[in-house]
Amino acid sequence: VRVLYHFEHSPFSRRARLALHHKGLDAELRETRANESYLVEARKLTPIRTMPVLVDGDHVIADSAAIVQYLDLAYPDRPRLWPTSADGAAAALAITIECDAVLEVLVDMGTRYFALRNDSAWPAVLRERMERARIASEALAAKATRPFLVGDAWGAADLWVLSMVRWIAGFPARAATSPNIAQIITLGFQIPEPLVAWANRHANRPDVTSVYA
Ligand SMILES: N[C@@H](CCC(=O)N[C@@H](CS)C(=O)NCC(=O)O)C(=O)O
Repeated sequence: VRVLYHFEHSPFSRRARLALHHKGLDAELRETRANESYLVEARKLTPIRTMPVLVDGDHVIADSAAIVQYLDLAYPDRPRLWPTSADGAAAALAITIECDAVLEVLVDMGTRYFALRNDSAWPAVLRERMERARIASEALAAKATRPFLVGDAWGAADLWVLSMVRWIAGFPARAATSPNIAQIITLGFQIPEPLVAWANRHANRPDVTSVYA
């Protein structure tokens, strides 16, 4: 049995779904925001209180990066997600960490710590955090010059950048229905245009159309 506990719109959850698709693996999707009982189930399975969480037979794996690593180890004969060479791994890890640097700032400041926005320290903290996100996103944009970001095939680095860009590019359309997104928009982050152009090149991939249907 294979089950993915997820949030429909979360870039972390979409990564896991893109990874499963790349591996050609089916999973029952349990949306934990729509169904409270799924959230309760997921929280019994792991102390990590974020989605996604993958259950694969006897294994429970929380965290999207861990899930992607696990899938390569558990299904080595299926298309790979992580490069096998040290050079490839270093390049892919740099990209995934840079994406996480951007997402962490937006999720933390726009949701987890947003209640502190009237504190006198907020403007300075926000400025510093947003500068980190900006620098990381510009480093990513400088690398988005080839269809596949590392090597000559789709892989982890591509999943990270695509899910990050699609999430951010989707903010305007979701602002009216998601209070969290409305808050994140107030931070004023701008995704560099080369990243949007890069993601658009992959809009018609079968895994992308399936996960973003
Ligand atoms: N490092 C985690 C981050 C996941 C994450 O932050 N997920 C958010 C959804 S965007 C979440 O579950 N938030 C709920 C919470 O923190 O209670 C991963 O890559 O899976």
